[in-house]
Amino acid sequence: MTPDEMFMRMAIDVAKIGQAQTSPNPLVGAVVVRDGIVVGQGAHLRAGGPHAEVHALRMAGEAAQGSTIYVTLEPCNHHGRTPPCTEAILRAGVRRVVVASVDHDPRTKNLGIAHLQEAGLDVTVGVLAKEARRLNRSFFHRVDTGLPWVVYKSAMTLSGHTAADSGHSQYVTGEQARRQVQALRRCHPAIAVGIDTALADDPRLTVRDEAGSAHGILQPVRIVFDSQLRLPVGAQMLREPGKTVVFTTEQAQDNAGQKVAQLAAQGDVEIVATDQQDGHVNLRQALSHVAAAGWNSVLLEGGPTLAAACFRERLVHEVAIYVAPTLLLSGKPVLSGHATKHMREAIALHSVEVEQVGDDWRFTGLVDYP
Ligand code: AOF
Ligand code: ZN
Repeated sequence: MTPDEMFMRMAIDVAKIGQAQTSPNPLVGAVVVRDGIVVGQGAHLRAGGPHAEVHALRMAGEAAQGSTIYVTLEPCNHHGRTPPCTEAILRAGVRRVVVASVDHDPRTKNLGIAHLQEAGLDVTVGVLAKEARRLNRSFFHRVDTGLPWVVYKSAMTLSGHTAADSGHSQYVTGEQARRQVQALRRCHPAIAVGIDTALADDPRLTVRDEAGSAHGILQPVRIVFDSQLRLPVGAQMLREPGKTVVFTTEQAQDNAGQKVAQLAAQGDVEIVATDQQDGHVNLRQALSHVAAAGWNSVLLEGGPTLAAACFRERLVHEVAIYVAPTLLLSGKPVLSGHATKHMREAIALHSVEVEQVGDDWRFTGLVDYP
């Protein structure tokens, strides 16, 4: 590991402090080094707050003169909610800037680097670039496509079932896997389910502490895809801290004025109508709304028809599937609703990783559509 890589590794670790709370902004970490000593460090913690470089330079103070700053993302060159970091870097007297990945925000893309170079600073780009791109996969995806990065998560038996025929599903996987799912929820600004899951399980869709309380913890936005607006006014999730967004169709919204008003009266609930697509919510439209609202990623937790529809529309990018070493002789399948004919239709995963979690196994991978 070179010294540049060592300090960039620190900057990436610092960036992770902002996990799940910077959306729509990226995760960014900065480390200021003078004569081989770290004199400042900072992370971007929330949109609207100071950028990572600003925190790190403030900490470094006078020591920033003649220093090298390591930043996981190209310093911004635009006036957003905060002034440009390129100016802060120049003002502080930094001599060298090491950047891991270029910003994809068109207001800055390559312009931050160019500005620093033109000002005479020594700029190195691409140190630990792969890791930095991975760190902000969801932010880059949202900026590039106008859609959120979608991670499909499920838990099933080795026979491919998520519940018994009766719908009984507690629990498919062991305690350790369930705890990991809580941690996974914490990594995403939004969690989504279909209405059938909302009706069958009445889930809370929250991040909870060991005692089961969701209070005092930043909650992901809860998203329910509910074409016919069937979500009961008494649904548990509506009592939990945090916001719920219900996507429905324009037709259902027009036919159910009273239900709309009742749901909206439950607190932090937003009802958003999309065009109808085969009688259902237009998923792409709904997800572009999610991106526009500033949520970089969505954890899609099922059920089987919603998930299959999202895959069919090529809206899912990553999977995290927990498999228990059990067999159900019959039960609810993990994916359903879209007939297939040929193995050619199989959706392959790449960059697959398999890890044992308690007695269960976790498969993660990126989606490769045929
Ligand atoms: C940096 N350092 O720590 C972050 C950057 O609205 P603003 O002012 O927060 O600007 C948001 C944009 O700034 C965001 O889209 C991305 O391009 C960049 N984020 N840049 O130099 C940081 N968070
Ligand atoms: Zn900035």
